[in-house]
Amino acid sequence: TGPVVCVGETMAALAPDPLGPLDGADLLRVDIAGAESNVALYLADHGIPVRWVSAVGDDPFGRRVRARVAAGGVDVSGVRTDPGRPTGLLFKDPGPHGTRVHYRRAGSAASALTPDVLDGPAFTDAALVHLSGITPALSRGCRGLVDHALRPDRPWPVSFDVNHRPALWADRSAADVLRGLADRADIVLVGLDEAQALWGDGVTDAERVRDLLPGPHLLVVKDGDRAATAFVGAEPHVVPALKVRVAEPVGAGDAFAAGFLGGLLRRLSVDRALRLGHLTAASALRVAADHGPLLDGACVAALLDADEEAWR
Ligand code: KDG
Repeated sequence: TGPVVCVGETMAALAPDPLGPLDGADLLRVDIAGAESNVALYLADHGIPVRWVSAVGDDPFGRRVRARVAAGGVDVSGVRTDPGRPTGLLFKDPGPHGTRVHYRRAGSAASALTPDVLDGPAFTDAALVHLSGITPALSRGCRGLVDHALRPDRPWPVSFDVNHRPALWADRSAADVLRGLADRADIVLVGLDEAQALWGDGVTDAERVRDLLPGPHLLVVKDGDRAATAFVGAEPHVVPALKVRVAEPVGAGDAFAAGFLGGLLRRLSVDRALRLGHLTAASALRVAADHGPLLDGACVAALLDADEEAWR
């Protein structure tokens, strides 16, 4: 089978080292940040063939982003270099109440992507196209790209992580756009908290999210460090999350998505795919960067096979 094709912007990320508020930082560590390339990197870690499609500027950050994703075992042959626009930047601002991010990405190379990328050779053998709700917030062209990837006669299945980023657009405009796009995907991942922020206080549990998104064959509602619920049709599968010491949470959602999708592609049951999602998320939670080494393979295998009690 062909690769998973992940499409979306990746930025150079600058984070205080040691972690702490940005306004007091003397040193910034350079890394990369992009939800879809995070998914790609974790899929590669799981041994799934994967390609990342995007655009970067013809600048040092763009070269770094491309090289870093390639070094993770991801096919970057579909990444364009835009000579006229810069690579986007993200600054992490960790504080006592979580990590805030500051973007410098307006007018970036990736924000100039348009639906025509989908006609390129990178998509001809796609086993799955992975998209997120970040992309439609970047520009009209990017929104058109996601819309076109989700057209009814598409030749590929689509997974869509809602990934609402309030810093990019107002909740009100995001709500309708993201619901409309998500409902047309085959597999959707969404956090209960983000569903609530987008679609109202009435969205108190996973069932309410399913009511709002009846379209996807598979819908996963993640309830933070408590549990994730996957609906296959109307049938819910609930798997509790692992208890882990959190170094920095950014990237955990992407890791979860990669573990879950990788599990499905390896033909695990939905319950085990959810477990692999949690285990991969735990790998991201333990490190300050978005992408960290997977938990020890033997430990993952044991936890995948563990009985229900070990997962409570
Ligand atoms: O999911 C993690 C991402 O949010 C981070 O890597 C940056 O893609 C990013 C974004 O647009 O916020």
